[in-house]
Amino acid sequence: MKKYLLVLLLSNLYADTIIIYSEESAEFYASGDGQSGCCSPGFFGSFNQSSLSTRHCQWWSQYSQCGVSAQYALWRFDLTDIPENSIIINANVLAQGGGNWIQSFMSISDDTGSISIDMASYLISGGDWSLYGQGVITSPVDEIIPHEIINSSYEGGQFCLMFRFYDGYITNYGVNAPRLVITYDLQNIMGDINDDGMISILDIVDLINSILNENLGYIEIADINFDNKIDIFDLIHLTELL
Ligand SMILES: [Ca+2]
Ligand SMILES: [Ca+2]
Repeated sequence: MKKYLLVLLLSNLYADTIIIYSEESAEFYASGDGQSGCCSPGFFGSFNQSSLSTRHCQWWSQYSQCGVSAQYALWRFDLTDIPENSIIINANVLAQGGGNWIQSFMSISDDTGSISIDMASYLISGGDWSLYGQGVITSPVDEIIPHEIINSSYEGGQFCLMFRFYDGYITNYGVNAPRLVITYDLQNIMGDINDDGMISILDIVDLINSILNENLGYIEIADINFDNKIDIFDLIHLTELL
């Protein structure tokens, strides 16, 4: 029990938060004749602009005319700055903007690669997870990303996001631009004495120091052969892990 509490305490101590801004963003809009030219997006524009606008389509079938053509906005975020062997504790999407946000839509996916028609079409159809409805999304946005999606995005290295409002925009520059706030913990790896998520020469140096300097005490993660002592045999094992 005591040991369990200590591990819990340590894992809280080492939890870290990273804020990730988008790697690429764009508007995805409909253009052309007829209902599909009004309501089915097929073109990209406004890449990485300081504000991205979105609106829902209004097709007047009785006149065969387009009142307002559809426009979505999407982003992709590079997750490769999150250290290897992390356990993601929580992740949120933050964003803000203005205009008319009634009947808002938001979707996310773990797609990889640059912004593409496939990526955007998948997000329009709901992606891996979506929100839609009257008043469900308001500015400032602060939505929790479901665990399985942030985990698969972390594995694949990228997270994608889409918004569509009735007629509104998202601020896309500076600290208020769309961003992911991710809290993670580095997994305890046997021999990772400096707790940086990997085994390296730095851990060897730390282990030699603690062997030479006995008053540093017992370090569980350095006791690689599990004999409750930190000594030359752990050093031999650690060298093998390099
Ligand atoms: Ca290390
Ligand atoms: Ca040992």
